[in-house]
Amino acid sequence: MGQWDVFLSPYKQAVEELKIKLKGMRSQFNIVGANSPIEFVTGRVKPLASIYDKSLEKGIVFEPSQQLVKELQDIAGLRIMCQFVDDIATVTELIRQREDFTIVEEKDYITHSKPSGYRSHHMIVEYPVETIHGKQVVLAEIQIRTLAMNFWASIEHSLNYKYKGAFPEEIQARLQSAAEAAFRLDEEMSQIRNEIQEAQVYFNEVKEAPSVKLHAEKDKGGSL
Ligand code: 0O2
Ligand code: 0O2
Repeated sequence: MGQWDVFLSPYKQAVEELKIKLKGMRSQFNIVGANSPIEFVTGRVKPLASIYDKSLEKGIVFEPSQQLVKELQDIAGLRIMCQFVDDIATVTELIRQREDFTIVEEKDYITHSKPSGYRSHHMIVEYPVETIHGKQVVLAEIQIRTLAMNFWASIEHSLNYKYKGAFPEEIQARLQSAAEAAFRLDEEMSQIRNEIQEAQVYFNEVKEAPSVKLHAEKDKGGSL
């Protein structure tokens, strides 16, 4: 086994375990018949080529080391996709309450989007992996975002690859404006959801009212 395989092995385990745990949250909402704030979960171990690029960017020697462990906080990466912006806060709170890992940092790129237009909520966690050599704590990054934020980030990420990070100004401006459009779409969808929920409450109240009257009539022995 190469030295990178050995180095990345606890990260692989962390990603697999965290994927199961986060998907578990989704299933638990479904089991009780509640709307899940989690649409889907993905996970990956950072490919070696990306570890190489990031090491270069940060001026770290490209070799398994404690410095790499400390400075590359997203070697293990999990992504949680939500339908609505409000769901992000719900999921974030659920994650804060968990006792199987420790949150060491949070970055709110939802209220403070990045200059590129990028939005997501990031949580860096310390996750304990049980190995045959004992417990090994690894860092993992959990990104929580809406489907619209994910759509934008995936496309921007592919374009970034094509332009090697140096976007022509015009493309950069269009991407920023597309990010704002995606955010407006998120806000509009949240409003539509709120209106549907209010309508459902109203509809249920209206449905309830005659049935109450109906029972009262029955109790009095009234005919129907
Ligand atoms: P289910 O029952 O559909 O949730 P892995 O779990 O290892 O196979 P990984 O590494 O988590 O896969 O990432 P991958 O393969 O990109 O996708 C993870 C899960 O997210 C898969 O479901 C995909 O079907 C789901 N997924 C990916 N893109 C979308 C999307 O745009 N919309 C929705 N709703 N789901 C998506 P699972 O885990 O195989 O099972
Ligand atoms: P990949 O391919 O997803 O692994 P860091 O650079 O990590 O030391 P920083 O900049 O504070 O420090 O990290 P940040 O920005 O909190 O998180 C980095 C990750 O967030 C990125 O990982 C992306 O996944 C995502 N991200 C951040 N900014 C952008 C952006 O402008 N566009 C897109 N599409 N994604 C972004 P990697 O390693 O860059 O990429």
